[in-house]
Amino acid sequence: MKNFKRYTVTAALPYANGPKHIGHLAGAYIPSDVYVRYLRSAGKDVLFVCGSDEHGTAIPNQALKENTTSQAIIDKYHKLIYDCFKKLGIAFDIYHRTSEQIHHETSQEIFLTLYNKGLLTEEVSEQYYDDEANVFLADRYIVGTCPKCGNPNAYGDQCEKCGSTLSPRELINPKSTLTGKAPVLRETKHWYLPLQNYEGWLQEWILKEHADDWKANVYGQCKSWIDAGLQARAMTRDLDWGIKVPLPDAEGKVLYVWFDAPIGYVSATRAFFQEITSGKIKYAQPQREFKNAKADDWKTYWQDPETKLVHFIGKDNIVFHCIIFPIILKAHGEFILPDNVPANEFMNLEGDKMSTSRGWSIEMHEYIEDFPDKPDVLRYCLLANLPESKDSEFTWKDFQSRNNNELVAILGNFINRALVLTQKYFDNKVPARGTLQPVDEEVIRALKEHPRTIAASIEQYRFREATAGLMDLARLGNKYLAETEPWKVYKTDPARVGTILNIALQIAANLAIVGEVFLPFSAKKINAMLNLETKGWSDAGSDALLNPTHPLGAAALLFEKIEDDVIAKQLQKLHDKKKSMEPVTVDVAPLKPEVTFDDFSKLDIRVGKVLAAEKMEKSNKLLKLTIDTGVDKRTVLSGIAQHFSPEEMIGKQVTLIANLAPRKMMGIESQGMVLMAEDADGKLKLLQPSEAVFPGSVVS
Ligand code: B3M
Ligand code: ZN
Repeated sequence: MKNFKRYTVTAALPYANGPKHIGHLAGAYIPSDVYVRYLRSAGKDVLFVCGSDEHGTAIPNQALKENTTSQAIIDKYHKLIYDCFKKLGIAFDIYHRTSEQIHHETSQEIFLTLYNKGLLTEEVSEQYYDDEANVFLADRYIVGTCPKCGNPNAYGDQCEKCGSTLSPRELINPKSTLTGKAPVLRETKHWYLPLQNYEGWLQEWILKEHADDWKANVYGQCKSWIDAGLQARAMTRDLDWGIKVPLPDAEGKVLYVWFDAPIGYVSATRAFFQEITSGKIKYAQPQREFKNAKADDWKTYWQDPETKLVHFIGKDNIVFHCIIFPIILKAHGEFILPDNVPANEFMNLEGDKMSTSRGWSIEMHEYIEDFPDKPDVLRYCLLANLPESKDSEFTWKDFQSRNNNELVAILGNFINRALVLTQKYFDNKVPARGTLQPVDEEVIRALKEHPRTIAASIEQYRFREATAGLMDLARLGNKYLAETEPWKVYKTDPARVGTILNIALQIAANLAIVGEVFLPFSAKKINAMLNLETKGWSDAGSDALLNPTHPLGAAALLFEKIEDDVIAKQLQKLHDKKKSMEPVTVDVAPLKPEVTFDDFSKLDIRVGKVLAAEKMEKSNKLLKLTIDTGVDKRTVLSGIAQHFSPEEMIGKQVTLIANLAPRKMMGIESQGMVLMAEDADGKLKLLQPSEAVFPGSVVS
């Protein structure tokens, strides 16, 4: 294996088009964070970059849904997502944005380099165009009937009813969502990256060179893409949201989002060194010292062959990170290639696919709201269930049992026992060690071994195994205390107890070092309890981290039990959310037979104002209203008593039929009818003009 001087670690840039859920965390962010924390702890030169992906049709689509602008969408979700990452302890050196100028420039530069080298091909093709709105229509802006299932509201890229992937040309009766008009086909020119030209190289680079070190799921996907034969792929789009294509004849065209997004890693690195060297910090949060940094240092992290580049992503991004982006980097000529792309599969939730749009998800911000003091419990539970080689599952029951049976009962319990016993017998100071017995020597040997195996797992991207290693280290401590029983020995041999607790506390100090990588918040607490500065991985395995007489801090509980009702509430919440997002189907009353305009004009419909309202004796349905109709003041009985109180009605504008033949009800004559709309749930709503009008205004 090659020895690298430094590491550039990237985590997929989340689309800033909505909140991100815990499946995303399990896919890319938690594993990358553990990897980087380990490297930092081991004193490696590592840079960890991420940021918001703010281009592509996903953004304007969401703006359409939320009835706002694309800019408002990216501002809102960039902040939401970044805040969550921070609160969950994902320690990026920079969390950048692809809407930044420096990213636009970097992407355009790289595009132009390929263009000037003659590595892009131009092609004219026909695409749907809305000739009323004067724009080419992105797939999502075309709806029509799904050719597979007949759903009349399928999109140009996908039918959400049957799940089929579609292309706009397959839709029956396509319509533009912008104007409702049928789109027309129009010729448009685009720039393509001929992926097929790189097939031979990919066979060499991935299929041969990385046959052994890339994960089977990643390698397998790459192999099937390459074996199926690659095609030219358009690197530009007709869209008004994105990075302008830097060519004279490219009006109205932007770079394809998958061209610019991975370049976002490079721009983020550039921004990082620009910010930390100029002191103008906007996005950078350096997590270690970057000594003698220069603005140009981004190049070493992207162009020096002694830099190890690792991309952490979810499986849906494999082709972009293993085939398309590497081709761009290779074609450009000055960049290094990823050494590994340890993509994860998906994490399901309670037996079903996780999905924000279907409401079957735990969004990061939802978790943080409900469990603000438990970032590490989520981290642990995700780590223990990472979908490393196949899809995995998150359940609230498992969350509870991992917390109660592992974090509380093993890790928390061990730390607590070591601390509390020292408090009790040795005035909260680390006791000295006497002669070692075989059981002590055995545990010290095991203690040395653990960090080594954990490190080996991390270096091979086996984070589940590494996390199990952390818990095993805590188990080792528990087992040691259970075997040596210091609470029994103290009466007869306090010095022996000193030896035992000294060793137990060394294990606790090791748990802080190793734990920092997985459970940073808890590791900090352990350090506070031990009154110890954070140590690095090079100290891990040592049985001399705490000197005799070293005063300890105050013991506190690391984790707390999660009760059944908390879990039941989360399950209920999940089901409620899903329900609330199911499309409501309403039985709409059928159309009545046609009437002539003359029939309609016979009705005198006008706006009146309610002057007085009272309940009718012996009726729980009727309200007696006095209405100013502009021409008179009259009594109208209305069956709205269960929907409105008399007080509520006074002063309201209402629409009424003023020439309806009078009708007597319960001894009182009603001179007209107030119009109401009945909602799907049977609730009545008043029909009112959008702004107040004079009583008597005619409705026509
Ligand atoms: N924004 C897709 C995703 O969130 C995309 C990743 C970009 S990584 C350069 O799945
Ligand atoms: Zn369909």
